[in-house]
Amino acid sequence: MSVMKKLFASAALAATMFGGVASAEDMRIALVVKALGIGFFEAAAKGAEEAAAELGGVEIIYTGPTDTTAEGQIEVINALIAQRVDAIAISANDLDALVPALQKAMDRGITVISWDSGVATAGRQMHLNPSSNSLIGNMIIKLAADHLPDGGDVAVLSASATATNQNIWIDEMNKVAGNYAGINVVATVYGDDLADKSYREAQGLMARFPDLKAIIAPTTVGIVAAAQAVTDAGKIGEINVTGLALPSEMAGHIDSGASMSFAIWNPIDLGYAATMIAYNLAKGNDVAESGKTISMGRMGEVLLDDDRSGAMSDPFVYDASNVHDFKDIF
Ligand code: RAM
Repeated sequence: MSVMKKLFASAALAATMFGGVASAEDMRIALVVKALGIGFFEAAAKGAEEAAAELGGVEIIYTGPTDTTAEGQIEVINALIAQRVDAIAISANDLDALVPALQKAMDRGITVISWDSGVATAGRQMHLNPSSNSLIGNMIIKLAADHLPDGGDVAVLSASATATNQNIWIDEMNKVAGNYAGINVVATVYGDDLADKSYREAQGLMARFPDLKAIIAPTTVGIVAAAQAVTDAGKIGEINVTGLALPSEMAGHIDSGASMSFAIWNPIDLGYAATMIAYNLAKGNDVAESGKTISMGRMGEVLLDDDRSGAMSDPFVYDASNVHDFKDIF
């Protein structure tokens, strides 16, 4: 080997050994959640880390505000722009309020996608829904109706009033509510994905509607709080709590009978898929255009519709027959 070649070889070796951290190969992907401290998002972060390990050279920055507000997320986005991250994958607290901050990020060359809870089309390259919105909307009311053969009053305990995902699911639910004879949706209240506020809102529903037969909470935080409120009120067997939940957080309430069943998609897969999409867009491996597909690694491909959104997979129903098989997973 010539001296030049030897020098070149050792320089290349040194670059691989020591250059890793700052090299152009590296990518920082920020997973921005509605708020910190929510089990659903912590499970999604596990999936993001799994994707990063599979890809190599990817750092995940898991971040979000302390409460589910757009203001808090705008601060987080501005900090990420200052840090010059390569990609932002956000579950949004508001459809429109984040658009200017996210446009600024895109203007600086940052890849921006939303997942779980969407941003308006002007503020992101694409949006990943966990599943079909109409399917989820129908599923949450069907879960309640399945246990109410004689019908009855049901109420919705949602997350924040501006949460894009819950608002769409509730709209979709209301569109098909007429198909469930005798089921009356009497109110929708908001617990902001805070345990204590959700608990008080559930208590308020029980006080306002003495004949209430079910609480539908399409939020993993709200459903646990509602199940606890029903338990504490001595109303197990009278009011069924259902909606969207993590098996790990609801197994005890299935055992007690406070909840007969609930649904969810795999949140680990969702964080994994969002990370894969952000990576493939940032790398230029795929483009976010209507009619095109983007690779989600082991989760397959997502097809983008006219709004450049697509769905990951179908939700799954959990009850006493299977909740214990999943409670240690998510
Ligand atoms: C909470 C959040 C999240 C939603 C789940 C079902 O964790 O509101 O956005 O997808 O519930």
